[in-house]
Amino acid sequence: ARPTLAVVGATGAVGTVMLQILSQHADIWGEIRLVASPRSAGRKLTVRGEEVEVVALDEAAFEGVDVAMFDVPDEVAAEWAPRAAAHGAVVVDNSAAFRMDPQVPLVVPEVNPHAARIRPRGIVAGPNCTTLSMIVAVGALHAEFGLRELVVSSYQAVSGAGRAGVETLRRQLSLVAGTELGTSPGDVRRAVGDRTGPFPEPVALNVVPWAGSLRDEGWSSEEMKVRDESRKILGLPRLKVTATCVRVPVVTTHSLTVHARFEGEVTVDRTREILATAPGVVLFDDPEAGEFPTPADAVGTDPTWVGRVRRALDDPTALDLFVCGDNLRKGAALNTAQIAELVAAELTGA
Ligand code: 2RA
Repeated sequence: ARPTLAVVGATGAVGTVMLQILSQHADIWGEIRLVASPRSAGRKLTVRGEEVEVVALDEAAFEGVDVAMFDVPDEVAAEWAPRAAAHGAVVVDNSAAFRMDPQVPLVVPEVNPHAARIRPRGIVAGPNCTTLSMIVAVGALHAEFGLRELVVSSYQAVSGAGRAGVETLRRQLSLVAGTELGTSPGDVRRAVGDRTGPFPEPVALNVVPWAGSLRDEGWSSEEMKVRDESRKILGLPRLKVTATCVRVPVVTTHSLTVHARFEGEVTVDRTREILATAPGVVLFDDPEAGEFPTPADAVGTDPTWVGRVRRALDDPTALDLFVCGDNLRKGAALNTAQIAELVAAELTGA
């Protein structure tokens, strides 16, 4: 029989993209059960061209479920993922609740698919969208060159902060559009008002060097996630990683600059070959023609787009790249769907 899938968090920003992806991918599932908070129960959403009524998150929602995808806040996943696993479902969780649990594999199917098979808690985690936006390309280069160090800066879209992030950017843009603002200190802040949440500063006509919450010694949670998750996915527990995470006025698609240092000398020609053939990566890099990826073009697509491929001028073992990835697709829903499809193939012996 075809496996039963539960989509937990079906009404959220990532859940919406998940339903599109499930409707576009090969139809391997039997029942698809849509699960959300009790206040969304009873709503009807479309998946695979059919209307499905959303059921409330409770124990009964997991009866007979083979695979449960979770796209919910960390605290909801922390409580409900183990309960779903206790009902016999394999949980694919996109929250941060279990990513660093040594008993939970952290999986990117293009990089470490084998890890999904060993899941003592019945839970498989997917990484944060910022890590995901670069790790497929970095993983392909690591497989050939051997990674020693990563220095990255992110340019993160507001939808990484959920629907509230998108609403804040749109509201602020409507207040600054057609004005002369952005020419004197504080003029944008006065125009958009104090309600800048979920961001600490105005994001329209601005960049905000902050994402996540404060951790030790001035680092943000987002920056720590990039470091910890990259190490775990690549199986390099002592990899040197430095990240600076920045929010930019883009709706969807995270970008990063990546400075990657390897075990020996690298060449741009071989790097381009690797990136041009790596699954899940598109090389789009023709500086003479002015061609490189931007979030406005990468949004809504599946791959990790890579451009601006250069060898570091002062270090023949290092590369500099610019990458873009849709934070709601590969950065969240698509990676979760890909893991769930791996698990389904394993369960059905396909
Ligand atoms: C963000 N990476 O962009 C976060 C969401 N998980 O805010």
